[in-house]
Amino acid sequence: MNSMVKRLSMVAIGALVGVSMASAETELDKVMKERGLTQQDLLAAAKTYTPSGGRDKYIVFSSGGQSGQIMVYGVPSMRILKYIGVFTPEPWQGWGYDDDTKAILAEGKIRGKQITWGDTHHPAISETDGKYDGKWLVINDKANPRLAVIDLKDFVTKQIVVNPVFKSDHGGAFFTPNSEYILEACQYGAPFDNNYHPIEEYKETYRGGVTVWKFDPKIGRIQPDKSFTIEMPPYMQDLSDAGKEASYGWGFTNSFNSEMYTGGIEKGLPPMEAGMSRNDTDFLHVYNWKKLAELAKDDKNVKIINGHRVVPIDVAVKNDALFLIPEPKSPHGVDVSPDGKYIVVCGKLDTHATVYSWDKIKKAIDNKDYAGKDPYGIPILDMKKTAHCQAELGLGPLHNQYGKNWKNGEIYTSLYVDSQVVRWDYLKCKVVDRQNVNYNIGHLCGMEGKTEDPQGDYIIALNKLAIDRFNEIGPLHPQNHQLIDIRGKKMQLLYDMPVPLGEPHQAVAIRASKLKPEVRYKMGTSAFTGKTHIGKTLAGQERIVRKGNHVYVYGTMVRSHINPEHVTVNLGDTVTFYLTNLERAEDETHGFTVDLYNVHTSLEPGKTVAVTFKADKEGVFPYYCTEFCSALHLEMMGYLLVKDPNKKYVSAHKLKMAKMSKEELEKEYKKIVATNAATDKVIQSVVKFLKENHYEKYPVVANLVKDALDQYGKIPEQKKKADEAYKKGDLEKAILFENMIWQYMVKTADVGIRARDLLVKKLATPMSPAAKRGYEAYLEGGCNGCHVIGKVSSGPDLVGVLQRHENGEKWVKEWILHPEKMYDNPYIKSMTNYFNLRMPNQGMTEKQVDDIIEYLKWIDKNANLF
Ligand code: RUQ
Ligand code: CUA
Repeated sequence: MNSMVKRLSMVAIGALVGVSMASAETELDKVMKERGLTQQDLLAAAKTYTPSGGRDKYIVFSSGGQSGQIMVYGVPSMRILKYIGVFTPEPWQGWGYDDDTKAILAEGKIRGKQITWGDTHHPAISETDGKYDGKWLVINDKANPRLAVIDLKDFVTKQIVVNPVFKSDHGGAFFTPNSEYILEACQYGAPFDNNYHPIEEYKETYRGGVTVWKFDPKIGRIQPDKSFTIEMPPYMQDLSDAGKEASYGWGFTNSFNSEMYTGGIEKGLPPMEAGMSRNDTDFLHVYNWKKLAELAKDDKNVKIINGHRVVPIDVAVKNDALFLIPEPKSPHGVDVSPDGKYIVVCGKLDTHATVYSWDKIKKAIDNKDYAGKDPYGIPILDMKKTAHCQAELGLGPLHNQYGKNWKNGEIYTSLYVDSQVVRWDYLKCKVVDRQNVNYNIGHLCGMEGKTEDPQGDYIIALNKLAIDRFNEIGPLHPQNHQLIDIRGKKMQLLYDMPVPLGEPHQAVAIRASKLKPEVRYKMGTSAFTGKTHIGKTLAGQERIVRKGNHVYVYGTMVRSHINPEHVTVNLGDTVTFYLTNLERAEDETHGFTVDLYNVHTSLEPGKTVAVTFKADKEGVFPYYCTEFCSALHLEMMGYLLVKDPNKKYVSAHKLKMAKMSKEELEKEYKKIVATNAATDKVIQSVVKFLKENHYEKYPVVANLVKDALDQYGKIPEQKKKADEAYKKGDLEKAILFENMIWQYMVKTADVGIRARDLLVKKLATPMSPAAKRGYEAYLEGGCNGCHVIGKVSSGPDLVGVLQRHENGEKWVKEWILHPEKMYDNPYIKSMTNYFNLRMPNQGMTEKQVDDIIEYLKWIDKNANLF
């Protein structure tokens, strides 16, 4: 009862907005003064604060940087929701500690080498018609050129592919507008093959390029055998973007080393940074991926390198599918406008952003209007003839995002050196507004800001440095994601979010309403194939099977036991645990580990996984559930016993323990039987309440009831066993089975009461504002210290208190205001004696007492629910 009242309290508190304005205001003033907050701060807080149970409008997928993972958080609250294990082990999710996830990580082996870290840079969400469809997410690993695909149905990584020819990659991942392909541009020029080539032969044997990965959006998998790479000069390709609408079918990739400088500081040569930034311009690569994809299907148009199709530069050039355009010194971001008509390029070492016009580029291409050719024979288009305009933005422009009003030129650019976000007009090349950020921003994340449908609302500044923004935690600081409101005329900085996973280069945001994740797996599913797992085991099918020296355990997990509980194997055996979480209830996750064997897995409801290891240590190893999943979670365990078949073990039989007498056993048996009968009564009353109030009309409640009845349904079988044992005089066994019945009852009651509480919430009439205030006063006055609604506890039950006395409201009011005046009243005297407690004067105001009476009326109105 008590817990139910507490839960009801939560609901009421949630609704307690705007309680007595006069007192709230002074409280607010006090807090503002104490914490040194301005009106502006309060406004920012109001724009980001999300009350308990609230939801965010946008979900952000941020690269986890060198952690090799992805971080998921909500906007505007900036609350972290999940880290997704991608390229690196993530113990909570069992990522890299069970067979299934190890197999995914093994897909990321490069030349046979397992790599246990990743340098994730650019996440991308799959698109349909140039808009996010919320189905798939991909991200690249720059250090070990790989891409990973994450399924947004369960937020789990499903595939890792290794780039067969690059030695690093940066300009990926970028979906084409219907997720037909994913573009992944190389970064550091290197030979495509895996052989040694002296650096002096850089121009001849080192190459850059863009890999065009075929993606199947129906199954969410990259198809390596249908993918190809466009060979490019070793110019150090960088960020990329896919054309859309007007420029659909084309891709854009910039580069920062048209000098093809190769350094050699240790030989007295100028360093890389000097050599690579010598020219005033580098090259934007413009390529027709659509045409090249057709060409690549024909063997005569490709070279096969490392088993992968590569379209050589000359083939691309001959087919008018590859061009270069000069772009200002050492550029970084290249971002195509939502209608595909403009391509905005930022020059990190130039104060300008250059806006290219697709119309003009197309015209130059069609007219073969070239300004020249590069050393590899690629036609160069004239920069002046293809540019629309240039805007002077400030120092170190890096990346761009489009605003809701993009048709009128609204765009946002990050300035790394100036630590600013600039709002400007890319049609007129005019700066509109600036917002300082802290500090040194890299990417910026708009809400769907690079799709054909930018939402505006916010920009997140992904800052590399935090410096003085947070509490000191040693020399390595967190990164700083800052939320900026862009809805007003002036941008407003709202929130600093420390990010403890560095360095999160890029993030993408999607409307939460576009995501449709599932809450459970179909029973016995492998999360990685989506198909039935070979180890699927249902209740009653648990078994241990030996095949040679491989022992297969087909096990199940359900609150609160693992079946089987004893597994005995020989030293040197290989052991596979197939485990299925039989739960249907939302969020009833179990975990599993075997002590000392360095294995772990997470079992969300319905999931089956395999955990394999070699039993190479003799001894006794507890295995257990690693999630606190129920009141009996600690009991959710078993033993792996590893014995050496060549050893003789001395029996410990002599160490017999003292035994209970028959009478003692009989007493214990009776006690547990009585406890079970009493518990069953509670269950029956809950069931009655649920039935009378038509729980079946509320799906969430109905699901819980189904779960509870599931547990309850297991009792008869146990009862039969208990009775049989009792008849045979095996009291010890009978007690254990009765005990098991009690376990099932507790589980039934636990879920049943949760169902009832939910139902109460759905059925109770809403509180009036006065009743809400009264409820708050009731709590503030500490009334709940002695009174429990619906139950006699340290004080009388308050249900019906207004009816118990003549002129009840007046009587109760007097009693709360001046209890001492009534201590001599015979009724009060008897109550005081009974409870051995006296009602204290809590110094309530008349107004508060009036409100409390309103609250008591609300209780009476809903009396049937308590
Ligand atoms: S990067 S800070 Cu996208 Cu790797 Cu620009
Ligand atoms: Cu299952 Cu703890």
